[in-house]
Amino acid sequence: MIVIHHLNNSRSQRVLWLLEELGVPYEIRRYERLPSLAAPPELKAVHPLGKSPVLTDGDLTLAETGAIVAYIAETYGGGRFQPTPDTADWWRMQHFLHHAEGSAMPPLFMKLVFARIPSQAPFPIRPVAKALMRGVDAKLLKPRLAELLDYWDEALAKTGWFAGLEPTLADVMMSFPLEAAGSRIGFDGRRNLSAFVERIHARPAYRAALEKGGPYAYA
Ligand SMILES: N[C@@H](CCC(=O)N[C@@H](CS)C(=O)NCC(=O)O)C(=O)O
Repeated sequence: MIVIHHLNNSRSQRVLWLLEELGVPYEIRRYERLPSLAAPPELKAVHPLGKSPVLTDGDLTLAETGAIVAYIAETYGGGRFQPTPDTADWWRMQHFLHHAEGSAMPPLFMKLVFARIPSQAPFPIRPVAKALMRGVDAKLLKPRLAELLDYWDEALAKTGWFAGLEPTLADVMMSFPLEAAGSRIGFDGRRNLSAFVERIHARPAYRAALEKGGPYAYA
């Protein structure tokens, strides 16, 4: 039986969504974020990095969402949620599988961390910290994030999905960056992005995953 080590309000939610779409049985082991938002130390007993999600299945312990969704689809998916191997859509799916965590999430994570720095700085230097963060945001993060939003908007323009005519692992992986972007910076009128988020949130499997996963701030 697959076990998903699941942290509340986290990118682990998309693994539950995939499992629901595929109708694969699984068990959830829940972990609650600490007040600092870090994962609790118990997760380190499951995987040395102590991040979520982690999948365990028999002797296998697997971290990294991209590897986890690929494992689930390959082992239990029977070809579902993947385009035909070696086609252009299949490679497009591979691109977004890596893009989601490799290129999309880092600036979104930076946005979250930088936004918190001023309030956590010692009181006397708060104005300086605020000014510094505003500069970093304007010069570095804003343009980089706008470029990413445009790229995703264009990628969704043809079919509404990231890799072909049907939802695939690309959409599962990209769901979290889009949800996080929607809540942290907004889509600024990019209709394909809001339509994508609405479309996935309306899927019965997504709703079922939400019910099982517990608190999730992005849906
Ligand atoms: N690239 C990893 C990122 C894992 C990760 O950072 N997970 C977050 C949840 S959104 C986490 O565990 N955060 C708590 C912490 O860093 O202590 C993946 O996709 O699995």
